[in-house]
Amino acid sequence: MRNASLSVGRFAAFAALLLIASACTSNGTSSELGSDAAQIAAERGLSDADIAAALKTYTPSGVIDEYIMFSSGGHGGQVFVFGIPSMRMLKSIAVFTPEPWQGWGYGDEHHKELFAAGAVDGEVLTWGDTHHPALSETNGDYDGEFLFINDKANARVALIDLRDFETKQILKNPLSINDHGGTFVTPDTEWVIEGGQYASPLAWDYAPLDNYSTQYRGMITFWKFDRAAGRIDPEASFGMELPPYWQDVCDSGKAVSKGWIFCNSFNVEMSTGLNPDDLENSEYFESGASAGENDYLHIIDLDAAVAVAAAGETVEVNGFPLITIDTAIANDLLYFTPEPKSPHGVDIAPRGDYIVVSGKLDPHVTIYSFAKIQEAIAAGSFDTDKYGIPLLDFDDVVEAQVEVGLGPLHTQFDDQGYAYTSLFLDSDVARWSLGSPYREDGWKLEGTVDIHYNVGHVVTAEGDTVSPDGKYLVSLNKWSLDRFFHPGPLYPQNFQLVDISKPGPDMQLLYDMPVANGEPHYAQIIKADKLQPMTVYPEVGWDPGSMAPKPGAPKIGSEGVTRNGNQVTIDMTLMRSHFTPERVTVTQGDHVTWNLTNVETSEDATHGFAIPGYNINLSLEPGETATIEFEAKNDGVFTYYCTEFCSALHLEMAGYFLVEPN
Ligand code: CUK
Ligand code: CUA
Repeated sequence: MRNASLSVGRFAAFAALLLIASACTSNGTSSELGSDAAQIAAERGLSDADIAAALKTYTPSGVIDEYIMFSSGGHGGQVFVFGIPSMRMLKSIAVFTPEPWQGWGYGDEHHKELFAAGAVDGEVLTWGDTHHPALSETNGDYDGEFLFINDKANARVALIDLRDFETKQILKNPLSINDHGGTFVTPDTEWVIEGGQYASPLAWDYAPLDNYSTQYRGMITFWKFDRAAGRIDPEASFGMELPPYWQDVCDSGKAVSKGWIFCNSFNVEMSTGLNPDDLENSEYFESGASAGENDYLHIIDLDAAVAVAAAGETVEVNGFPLITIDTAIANDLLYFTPEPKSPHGVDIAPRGDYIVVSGKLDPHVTIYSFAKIQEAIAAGSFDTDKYGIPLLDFDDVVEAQVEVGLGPLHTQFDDQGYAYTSLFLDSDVARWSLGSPYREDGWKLEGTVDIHYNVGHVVTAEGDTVSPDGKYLVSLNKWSLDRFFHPGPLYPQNFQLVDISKPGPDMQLLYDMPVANGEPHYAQIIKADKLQPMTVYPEVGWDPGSMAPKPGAPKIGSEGVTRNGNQVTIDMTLMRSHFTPERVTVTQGDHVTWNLTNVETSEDATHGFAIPGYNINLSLEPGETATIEFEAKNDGVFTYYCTEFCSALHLEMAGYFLVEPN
């Protein structure tokens, strides 16, 4: 336990901090504020560092954060939105998993279409494992328009429109059953990258594990983004076949390396796991997939691959164009170079000149030079891997290695020429300096900061763009152990905010934020003023699916119930504090089409619509229209009501759905 009283020295430093703080405020005198605050700090046992951290993160009511962080939600299947530096959670954007507050996936026909597009052989999936969010970019900088996210479990990609923070598209990868190296975007978001993970037969097919080297494959998919349409265009997209090496994280080149893609791999050994019929000659993946000293960094010439795909030099797999390994070799699209033991993260430096790779079982980060890679490719004459893919010599392409600590995973950058690498085993974040042209005294460790505990990704403000801001780092920690009250044996994750503004070895841990609804992996932090979300939908009767007014959407005066045989159509409006109509009568077995419009135009005037017993639940934001369709299977009296406490007479916002027995 901490000492509950401040020492004299601490008190002096604390008083100085308060003077600085109070100089910025017009309320009260500094001596009044100082003595009150000093007493609070003493009573709570706060150290100088605690007080400084509080002053750096405290965000008064009504003040908006400088940065917004989009974090993956892991196997919660969603995307989380936080303010930085307050670490306040603003939203969990529903993506792959139904979410009742947003009425996501509880009857809305548009949501049914989205989920259907993400199905595997007709099986509609209701969860995902989101790992890598990617904000859309223009000239290598976040532009605040769109966000992409992958589902590792089922190899899917989703698109979120940042005008309303809603998911607009879900795509199932036609090649692979799972993915990991996605989503990453090219500097102008022409392409959204989705790399594979665990090799399997392409097209979700079957093949025995005995045929691993011939029938199991890795892949990378290049999804074409049509910014004007606000959608990925699957018709203009293609994939590339890769050896079954378990591709891992990828990143897109930028600036000088624009047009190139880099991915790690971690099972060049082609281990197929412990075989119950042959325990003597097989081993667990954990040893089998890390038996060798090296895996292969994949280096892909995307611009050349686009030309090859456009020329039709592809085969069709599951109806999707695929560049085969042989075609990739023949057209100089794909190269490998060794990377040290069990690599995980690959991150491109802001100028696009260096590629930073971390090996989970190697205490170094390895920095490859893009210029040296180009020279090695131009020089020709390569060794090849088992599949005939050119293998660049490690010594020809490496610029530097920096010893950073144990279990390095992922790297981000700042505006001072520093890089930050997560150290999973050491439970540290390492700051190290990039070499020329970033810093003259580069390629050395500067310092570390303790985190709690076992960090996966780190993220700095705009830290993977061509112009990182630095300033803040968030450590996305896997274990929280002793940090919080533990709510049963499933512990929250722990996001820790770190101040990285001061150069040199020191970084200050500022704040712990438990994350209690998923296990985030990657995150991105964007300046808040780059985002321009809507406050209300632009017109009453707005369809968030098409982001346009929907013809025929219910309006005031057009409400009613119409019947055609056993087809019943209800047109309903919602406003404070009633539904129109308030009574709807159908017969058991009728097919019901229910159109609803929230006709409100005021900010935050959301209404909900829930029908008990039918698993129907919508959230209608101001102006929004939606349609639900269902069979009135069960007779009874179903009391529909508004789920958002929208007014003093919100409880009266209700109605009767009467299903007469057939
Ligand atoms: S991964 Cu989880 S900590 Cu999916 Cu980017 Cu490394
Ligand atoms: Cu509308 Cu409560």
